[in-house]
Amino acid sequence: MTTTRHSVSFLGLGAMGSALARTALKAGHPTFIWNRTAARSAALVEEGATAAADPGEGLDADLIVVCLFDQASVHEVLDPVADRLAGRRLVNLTTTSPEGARELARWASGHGADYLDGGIMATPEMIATPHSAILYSGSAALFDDHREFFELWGSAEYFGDDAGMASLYDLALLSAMYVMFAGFFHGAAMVGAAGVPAKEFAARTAAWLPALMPAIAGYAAVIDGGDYTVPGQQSLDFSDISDIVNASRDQGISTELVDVVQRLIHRQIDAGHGTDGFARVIESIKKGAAA
Ligand code: FVH
Repeated sequence: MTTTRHSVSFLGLGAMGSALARTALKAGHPTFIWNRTAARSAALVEEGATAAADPGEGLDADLIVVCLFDQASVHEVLDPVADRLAGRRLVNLTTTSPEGARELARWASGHGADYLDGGIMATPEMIATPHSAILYSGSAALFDDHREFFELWGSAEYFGDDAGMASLYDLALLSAMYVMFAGFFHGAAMVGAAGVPAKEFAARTAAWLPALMPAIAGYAAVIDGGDYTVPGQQSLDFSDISDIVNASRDQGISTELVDVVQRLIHRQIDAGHGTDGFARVIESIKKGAAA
């Protein structure tokens, strides 16, 4: 499909929308652009894009790519032109919740449009580099027909026809990222209280964390197997992080972050699972505060 250089319309030219549109333009696709603040279109127009006066103007394009601030702004932009969406192909790369993506898919389908949702695992600077990945879910036909085009932006992976799945994976991966970075901030604060620059601690952390990554697959095997008693695992009793909590307090820094981890560990120990493996912490998370 993409060998025919199909036309693409971009609604939303923030940092990310501009990077996506510029990639399409560079690859030779007729590119229509619209942004609420019209001045943001100027650079892309100079590069060859066609600016639309309103969101409805580019809707005849083969593909409509939406990259706005949030779910509400998607409705704000598309609701007024909803009656022109029948038969159109809509790719929404705006970050929403999984339920938000499903609501938009139902809304688009109600107006006769094909809908694909995407979760962007990249910053604008990473778009069209080997480090960029976008996760998709929703219309399989739309994904299959335009896969080659999507791969201009980065790797493209499809997670099924439930439009919320791309968002769910996106947010789950981001949760791993935020908690990991927060862990780094905590460690940097601990040694920072002793006068160690964050830069020095960062170099050590960046060298140490990759060595631990293989453990993730091991934890996953235990979780999927459902048997936390498999020999060879680090036990929950051994994983008690009182020393970390106490050292943090002694350094005069907040213990909030490590308190949470300690609570999750102890919920399982207190329920009599202290000799089980560390991966059992996921049971505290899966079952919420009641576990
Ligand atoms: N930037 C990033 O690193 C992340 C990477 C992961 C995915 N996110 C998501 O991508 C969506 C867009 O992000 P962005 O970086 O382009 O964001 P901004 O530069 O802030 O641009 C926002 C655009 O949305 C327009 N907009 C906002 N509200 C409305 C509205 N009510 N009606 C119409 N347009 C609206 C805004 O227009 P303007 O302010 O220029 O007039 C921008 O075009 C986002 O979901 C990230 O979570 C990016």
